[in-house]
Amino acid sequence: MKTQVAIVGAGPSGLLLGHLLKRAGIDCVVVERQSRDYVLGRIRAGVLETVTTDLMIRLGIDARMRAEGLIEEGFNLATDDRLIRIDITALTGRHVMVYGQTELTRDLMDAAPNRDLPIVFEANDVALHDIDGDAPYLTYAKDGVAQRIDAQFIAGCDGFHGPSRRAIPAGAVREFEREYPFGWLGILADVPPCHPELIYANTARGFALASMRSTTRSRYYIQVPLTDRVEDWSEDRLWDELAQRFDPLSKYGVTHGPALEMSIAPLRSYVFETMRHGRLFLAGDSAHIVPPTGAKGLNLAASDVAYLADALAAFFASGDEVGLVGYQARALARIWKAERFSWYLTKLMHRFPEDGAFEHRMQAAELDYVASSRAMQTAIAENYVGLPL
Ligand code: RFL
Ligand code: PHB
Repeated sequence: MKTQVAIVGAGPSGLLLGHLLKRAGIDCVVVERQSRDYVLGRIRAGVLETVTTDLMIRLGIDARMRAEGLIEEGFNLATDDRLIRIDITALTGRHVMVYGQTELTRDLMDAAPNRDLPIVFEANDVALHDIDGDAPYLTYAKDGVAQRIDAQFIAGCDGFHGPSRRAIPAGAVREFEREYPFGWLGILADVPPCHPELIYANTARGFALASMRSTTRSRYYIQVPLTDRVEDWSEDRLWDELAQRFDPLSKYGVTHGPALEMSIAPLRSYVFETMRHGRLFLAGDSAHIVPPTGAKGLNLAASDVAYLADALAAFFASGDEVGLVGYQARALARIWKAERFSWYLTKLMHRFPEDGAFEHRMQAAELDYVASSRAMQTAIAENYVGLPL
């Protein structure tokens, strides 16, 4: 098979890129290792910036998002007994939207057949070849049969564990990493949220986040040591822990209910600056990871592919390579600012095992300052709502 752009990965970045390219009249194919149901079963992001919702609107894949997404005009930072509301809309004139990554992914998958965007699921052993030359190609196996896609460009949208980043020779690589000494244990349940807006809480018992997917579905997280496993946590134990942290803070208190999903995710900051090598371009989690504390991961994937789609469209329209040459620098400028914000919020809101009384006083002083300073609140709101493209 021949195409103009071969896209590895059918997560948000691969699907958004595929739709953006198709809309610009560029031929492309998405190749995904997992099944459709598996991809849709992964519970991840919940908060979308307008950068992301605007892309869905631009694509005309926004009907369900507009009907079901919850517009959030503020969110809260909290200590054990104090809620500090960040009024995003008053401070920035904008808002964010609660709409699950699962829903966004489903909408993009459902729209694919009508727009002639081919997605090959359950493609095994995807490998990238000749990315340094003019004629790169992908190989994979589908139902035991070897396949090959020749392309002019390959887009590596295959997440942190995919093969694209690893196809870049070690000598060309610039990467930066920071690991955190804890993970997030998450629970999803069909119970009403404890509060109308998200709460990020730095409590004496550790960090906790109260989030949601709708007015009837809640998503909570707590900070846990990296040694903890999901099996160590019964649902009752987790609900009790959440109630201890959120009952004093929230409007309605924590409602218990059967878990639809429970999982632990490690926290990491990571940037692989070599986002272009030859005919390969990386986008989304394949090139960078942020700790989830700023809700930036999916939104960065969206800005990467917006830049990349523009650059590829200019190239295919007129041979103009300026966008392709500038892609990495343009994307990294936004990525590093989101890395900084996610790292900042992670440091401010979590209990680090190495921290003592002094560091806790520093966190408390900073949160007290945030509570009293419109300038600080504006800086936080501006980053949370998403920096401009
Ligand atoms: P994805 O979603 O990981 O998709 C990559 C796809 O590539 C496929 N793949 C392969 N395909 C073919 N061959 C191979 N060998 C392959 N290897 C992998 C994978 O199966 C997959 O389908 O990356 P993408 O598209 O770049 O999207 C990134 C986002 O998924 C990620 O940044 C966010 O989920 C991060 N994130 C959040 N982001 C936000 O913007 N707001 C949030 O509120 C938010 N909350 C979160 C999060 C991530 C979390 N976890 C579990 C990491 C909360 C959590 C708990
Ligand atoms: C979520 O709802 O999953 C969520 C919300 C905000 C974050 C991270 C995750 O910062």
